[in-house]
Amino acid sequence: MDDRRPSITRIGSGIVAILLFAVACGGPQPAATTGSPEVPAPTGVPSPIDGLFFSGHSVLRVDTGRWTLQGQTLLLDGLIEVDEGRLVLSKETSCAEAGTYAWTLAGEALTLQAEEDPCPGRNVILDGSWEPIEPLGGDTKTGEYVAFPDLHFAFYRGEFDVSAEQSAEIDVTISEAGGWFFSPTVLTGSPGQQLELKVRNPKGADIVLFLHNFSLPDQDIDVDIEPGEQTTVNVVFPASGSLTFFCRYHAEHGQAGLLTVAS
Ligand SMILES: [Cu+2]
Repeated sequence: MDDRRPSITRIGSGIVAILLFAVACGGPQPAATTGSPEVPAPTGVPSPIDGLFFSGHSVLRVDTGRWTLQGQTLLLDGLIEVDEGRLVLSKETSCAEAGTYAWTLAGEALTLQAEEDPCPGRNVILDGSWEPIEPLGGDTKTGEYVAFPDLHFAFYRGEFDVSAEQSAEIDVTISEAGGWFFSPTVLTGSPGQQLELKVRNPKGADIVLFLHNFSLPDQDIDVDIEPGEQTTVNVVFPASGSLTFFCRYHAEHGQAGLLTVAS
């Protein structure tokens, strides 16, 4: 099994960390519940830790003076200054105060350790080991965790071009061999295309039976699918870019997928 697969323990601690942070910030989506100051433009200074990292429950992007952390329901975004062995986070949307962390790189793995952070709970989310994660791309391999353009992540199980289709099928499942996923994970369509999508929760060898779900909040879709059952949803591809859908019960395991428009 891919050793980057998040363990139940890591997932559990991640959920606790996110809940702690959410409670500390007064709600599950702190960025939306505060009168947030505007995040200034990136400083444009590259750093030795610029890249995409994965904790097992969140994706962290460091990019030329800006940091963005995407968890299941949590989006943190602010500025970052990186010096040798030490970094400072600031101007984050839900807590603008600066936090100082020690950092080390072992190979490509990033370890963060809070030295001082007045933002409640942020150190609980950031402290620890962050593995590199690849963005979704043409050479993405089945069975990998990938980061989507919106920094949500998924366990990747293939791609299907539906641009010439009026309907398609997708499975939402858990494999005993490893992985919580939608298969195919990525559906590529035309701008504004409507698609009748049959979402199946199949039974069979190598499948762990669970209740699953298909959620696409942008289009008010939120439906459960019992084991062995299927449901049909009507989805619309965006005019450009992509939309993330997910199983509301297992998105933190990577059970998510993408409606994307070929560029
Ligand atoms: Cu699920």
